[in-house]
Amino acid sequence: MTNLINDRLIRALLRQPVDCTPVWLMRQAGRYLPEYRATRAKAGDFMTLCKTPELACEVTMQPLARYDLDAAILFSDILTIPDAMGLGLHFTQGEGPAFQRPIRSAADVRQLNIPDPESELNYVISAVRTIKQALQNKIPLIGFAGSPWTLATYMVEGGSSKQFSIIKAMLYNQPQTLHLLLSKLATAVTAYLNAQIAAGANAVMLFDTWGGVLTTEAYQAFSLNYMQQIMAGLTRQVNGQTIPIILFTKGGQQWLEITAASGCDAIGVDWTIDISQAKQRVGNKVALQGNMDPAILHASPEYIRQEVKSILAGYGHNPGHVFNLGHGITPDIPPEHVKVLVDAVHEFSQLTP
Ligand code: 1CP
Repeated sequence: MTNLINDRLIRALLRQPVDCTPVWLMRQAGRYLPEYRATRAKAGDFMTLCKTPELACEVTMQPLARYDLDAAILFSDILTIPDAMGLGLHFTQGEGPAFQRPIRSAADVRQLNIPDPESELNYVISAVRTIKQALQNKIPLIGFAGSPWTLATYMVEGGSSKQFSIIKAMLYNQPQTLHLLLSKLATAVTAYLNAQIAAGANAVMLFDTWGGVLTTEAYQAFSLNYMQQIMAGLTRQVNGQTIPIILFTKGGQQWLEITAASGCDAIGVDWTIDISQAKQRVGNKVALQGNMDPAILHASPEYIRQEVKSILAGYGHNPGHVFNLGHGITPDIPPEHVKVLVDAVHEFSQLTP
């Protein structure tokens, strides 16, 4: 039992029965919505938007006014932690994130402080509280953070990357330096997510966007290992309610069995695996979240509906499915198509007994 009016998401993440499949979408607030672009223009830039709790709340609520979504996700970014560690984050229009002071040596790593969520990251925790008030317990709020490995890719590369050559050189030449960085990040992320939970987040998600670029051995040692440390340190019960953990490693389908045994409640899966196979491989160990290719939102409403039907059928009549995309909505998606998707999930999952 939760105090939420609609608790389908929490129930599905804990593999309990639901009246229909819950749905939310990664990047449900974002540039594809004209109202988001207007609020961002009002803020001036993306980080000011993140750092102003009232505006972060406004954009979190925008997709909920349009669509019958079963969850809200905190509007923020995974790079708030490296920003709070003093790396000098800035976003350039159309070019993504960049750091003024990337991490390249053991000395750089030793200098890093672990941010206190209630001071340096207070704007995020305050956004969680503001959003919780606005939601009035109608639907759950998902808090989130980046995985240590994924955060480290941005901190070491100095921004987005395609080859990950600088961080991979560090991984193979100075593994101890990278381990020290990852262990500091694991401590920071644990405190950050616990503060989000204390402020009212009903579930949390770890975004391991770049875990999939690693070898199996490196994934376990440099990514999963630190996510496991975080999960072991999270507050799991608040007022008798379980706080479920979703772990999303993009491109991580080859490691489903080991991630299912890592201590998470649910695994986010991208579209490169058939959901029926993913379900077969994890059995009843964890719930699954996913996994429509976000590019299908470019297709016709009829095509989108068929695809929703097929993913729901692929998962089957079992508890433990949260419908989502396999990655975030891109800025070029027509907002009307998102409505088609959300409504189709509820319609088709209710019809099937
Ligand atoms: O207005 C803009 O131009 C900014 C675009 C934008 C948005 C809308 C960025 C910059 N971040 C966000 C919000 C965001 N980021 C959310 C909000 C909640 C929601 O889903 O609605 C979340 C959960 C994130 C998480 C995030 N940021 C991830 C992990 C998830 C993923 O997409 O894989 C990553 C990798 C980032 C880094 C980042 N921040 C922004 C961009 C464009 C990027 C990606 C850069 C890259 O491709 O390397």
